[in-house]
Amino acid sequence: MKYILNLVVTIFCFPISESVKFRCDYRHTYLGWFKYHEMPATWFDARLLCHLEGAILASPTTPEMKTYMLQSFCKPQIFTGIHATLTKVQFHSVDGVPFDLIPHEWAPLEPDNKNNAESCIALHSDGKFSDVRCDEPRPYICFRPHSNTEVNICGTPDPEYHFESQTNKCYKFHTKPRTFKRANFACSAEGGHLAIINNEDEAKVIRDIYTKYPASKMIGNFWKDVAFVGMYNWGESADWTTIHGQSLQEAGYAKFSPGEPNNATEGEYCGSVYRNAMFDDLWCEKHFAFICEKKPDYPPVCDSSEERPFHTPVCDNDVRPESNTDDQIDFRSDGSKT
Ligand SMILES: [Ca+2]
Ligand SMILES: [Ca+2]
Ligand SMILES: [Ca+2]
Repeated sequence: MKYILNLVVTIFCFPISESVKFRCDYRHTYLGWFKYHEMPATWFDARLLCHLEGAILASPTTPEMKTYMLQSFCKPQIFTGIHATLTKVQFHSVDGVPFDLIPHEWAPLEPDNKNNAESCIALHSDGKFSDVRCDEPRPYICFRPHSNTEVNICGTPDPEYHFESQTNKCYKFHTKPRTFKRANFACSAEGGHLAIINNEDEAKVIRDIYTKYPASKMIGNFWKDVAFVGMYNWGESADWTTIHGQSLQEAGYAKFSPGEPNNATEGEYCGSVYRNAMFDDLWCEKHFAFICEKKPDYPPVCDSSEERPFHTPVCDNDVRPESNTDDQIDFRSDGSKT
């Protein structure tokens, strides 16, 4: 029965001919695109990382979503996108589905809101739920619903990445300020890295990008004539390298602004660039705009119509529930039964 339903959904909602591209590290199914993140993260980081990858933190909002999610992991629990971090009492998924509309069965003795500090929902490998702390890291799954948004020349659906022919790279100026570490986190999740200036052409690209972002375009109380880029001095003021480990000379561009780096007050260990593309050392823990750089072909993008091998993880101690064969979701992108 489920198989027939799958086919109906596939045929009428997502004709095979209408292929869509997205990152190859996501698996395409008839429900959408999925990626299991084995590296545990806090719920907040998991939500943000999925968001930056162009997806949302997956929630078992339907039996089909739940079945797919259960077949994707071996660990005892993963985070779901169901939370009450804002309201404290009213749980809902990150895409707005109220908890009472989500089919669920609690694990024994749950929910208990232990220490009045459990505002996130974990999915157990047996399909049951528990309320858990959001700041205790767990694996999670990102999910991108079907969408007609195509990836652009930069290999991402994010329209803020722009291709620059002088360097054959893509750049995004983030006007939402972050600390240096969080800026790295954001660029990395988007498939790039904090921009590394490799030559005068790239310095010009940076100057040109800046002109599109006058201070008036940035909201918030922070210094708007400087942005983090990908260099760091490892706490040793004389030892500046790119975040990929090259000296600035090796990287091809080492122009500090006159008087910099000055480590103005102790802690200016992180690299930034002024509007004129000259470097400044800056406080890592303060929030500034930042510039990401990305190769157009990384991460690679795949077509939803492509057949790609996918292996359901084989768990050492298979603690997953005995599932009815009819409930098995196929993993083939065309919706056919495997
Ligand atoms: Ca609990
Ligand atoms: Ca570069
Ligand atoms: Ca400085």
